[in-house]
Amino acid sequence: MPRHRPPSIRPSEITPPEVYASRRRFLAGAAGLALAAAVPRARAEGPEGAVLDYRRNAALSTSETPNRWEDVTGYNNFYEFGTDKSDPARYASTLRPKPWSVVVGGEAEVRGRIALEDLLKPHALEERIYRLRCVEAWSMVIPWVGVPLAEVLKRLKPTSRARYVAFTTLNDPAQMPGLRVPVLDWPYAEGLRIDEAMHPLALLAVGLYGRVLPNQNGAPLRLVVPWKYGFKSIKSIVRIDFTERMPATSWNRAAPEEYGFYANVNPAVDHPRWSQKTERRIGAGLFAPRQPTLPFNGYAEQVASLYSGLDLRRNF
Ligand SMILES: Nc1nc2c(c(=O)[nH]1)N[C@H]1C(S)=C(S)[C@@H](COP(=O)(O)O)O[C@H]1N2
Ligand SMILES: [Mo]
Repeated sequence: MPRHRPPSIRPSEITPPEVYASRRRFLAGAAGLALAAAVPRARAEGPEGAVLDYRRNAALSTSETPNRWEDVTGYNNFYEFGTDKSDPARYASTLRPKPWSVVVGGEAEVRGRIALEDLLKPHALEERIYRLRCVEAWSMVIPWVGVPLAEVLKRLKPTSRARYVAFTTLNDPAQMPGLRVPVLDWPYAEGLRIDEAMHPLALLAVGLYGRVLPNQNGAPLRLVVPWKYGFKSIKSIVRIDFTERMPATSWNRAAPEEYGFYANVNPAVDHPRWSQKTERRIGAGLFAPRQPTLPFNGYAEQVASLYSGLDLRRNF
């Protein structure tokens, strides 16, 4: 029996009046002030926010056309701001992505609170255009800007006991009104096996479309794991813990028969309530044909070897 179903909640039920009243437009200053533009509006006009300095990684990018800025920043899953796809763009302006720090714990030599700038400092930013396949059977193509997760994790010097990496999202109801609604067991938590985390495709993103991450996309720091369902790509990360045991993850805890720890994109394993064989590309138009979902979201050549010997039907 499914124990959990994401309820459909109207924004008016989850958003306190003071949030409605305090919608404001922030613009990134000329000095490069990294204020993400989470702007409640009818239509976005195009990329906005502080411009980043990066180099495109063409080798790791898909040649598919990226979704429009309006789709990428207007159609989101970020339940800390509500369960409607339009809620994050409307309400995430209350998130304060600066200053930001990340607490590192567990099986690593480098532990404790690290300012975001220090965590990222030595690493050059790259742009990578990745497909994002949501477990709800839609997809997008997004030009992320970030640093390889492996480079950051290696500098934290995981011990030989570290077999998994756990990530945790900010848990502040003052900044995230959706936390007052028990849709998930907050804070949002995710994790990877250490070899998955060290794979060169795993990215720690700080931007998209060459700009600093908009709040609704997980400012100032979010994970991007392109071969897994979107819910693995945890947003607004405040903790990184290295563990010996497989960490608990939010969606797996909420509905273990529906969302596994691995969550590798797999058209051969249906979700109990819908098929995973095809997907709808956001922005393609109402009458566009659905497209086939590819094993590992099209990244099988790079990542399938991580799972040799693992029964992907049982370990979904
Ligand atoms: N903290 C947090 N991270 C999250 C989510 C969330 O609700 N909370 N939703 C996930 C899901 S289901 C998806 S599909 C992606 C969506 O990322 P995007 O909105 O940037 O496209 O974020 C993931 N990361
Ligand atoms: Mo998702």
